Amino acid sequence: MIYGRSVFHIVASLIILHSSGATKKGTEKQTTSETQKSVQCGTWTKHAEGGVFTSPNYPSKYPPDRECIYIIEAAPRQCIELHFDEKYSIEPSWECKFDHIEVRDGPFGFSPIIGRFCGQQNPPTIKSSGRFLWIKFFADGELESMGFSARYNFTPDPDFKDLGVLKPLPACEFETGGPEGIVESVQIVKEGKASASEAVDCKWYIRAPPRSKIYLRFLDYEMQNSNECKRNFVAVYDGSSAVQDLKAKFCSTVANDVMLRTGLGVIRLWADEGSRNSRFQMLFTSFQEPPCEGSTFFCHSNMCINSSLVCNGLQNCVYPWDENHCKDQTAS
Ligand SMILES: [Ca+2]
Ligand SMILES: [Ca+2]
Repeated sequence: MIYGRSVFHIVASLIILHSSGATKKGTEKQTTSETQKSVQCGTWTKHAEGGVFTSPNYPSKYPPDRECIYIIEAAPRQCIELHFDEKYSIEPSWECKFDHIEVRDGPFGFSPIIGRFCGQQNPPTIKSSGRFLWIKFFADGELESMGFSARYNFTPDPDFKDLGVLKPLPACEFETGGPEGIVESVQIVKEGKASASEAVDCKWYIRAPPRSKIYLRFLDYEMQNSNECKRNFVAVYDGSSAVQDLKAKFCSTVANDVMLRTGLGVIRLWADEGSRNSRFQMLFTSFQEPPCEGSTFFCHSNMCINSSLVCNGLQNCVYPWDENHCKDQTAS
């Protein structure tokens, strides 16, 4: 019999995971004590040579009421292999509804599921299709076991195997900030970060002034290999460049404007050697939330922008409030 199985929100040791929407998986008793609590488990791993992670206290019994998230990140054009040690035991249950390991093919809790595992038999070797694996270990409120130990290593992504030995990517980072500005892919060659034929993985760090957030508007966007996200994409991160802060990723024919929740935006362009005609140009505008202070301009869309951006020829608001009625002013 199973009683009082509860689910907790967990903060991993190295990354903050927003594991909202945790729900009771069992069907017997809905005695959910939705206690919020932090437990040190889970990790963010990208050691180049691979590594090992285990359930808490392994090979002793894991504690009850744990949810650990492990995210493994491979370098560009690498995949991940995950091997579980034979010394393995997780409380068995039908469909592994109670204690379990869940593995997903991607960086998120909503990435495609590879499998859910429990019982006495260690899972088979798991291979990712891309650069990330998302692994959750869940233990409910009673009946604990030894847990697991998993070893991961990186292998070349077969999608790129015809390219031979790949050169390391050039370092390519940019820093910018202020009330507004433009970040664009032409900076890569112009500022000598990479030649026009090298694969690039470039990041633009945009820092807004204190208490400000960032609005990003595409002025230009085109991927040379549309819908081939492994070859080229533009990604937007909100707060840091870590994968859990990924806000949007574009690799198709369209890219949408993005409103960030923080004052640190990271734009990332990935383009392989055959995708260096992929390009983007993006306008960033720093804004504060209303009520608008001092001489800031109210955009009518929950944005207060620097008054110097009014009638400057660039649309900084979501709708062009800042550029309306400008002819009157230049005429007078
Ligand atoms: Ca259990
Ligand atoms: Ca403007």
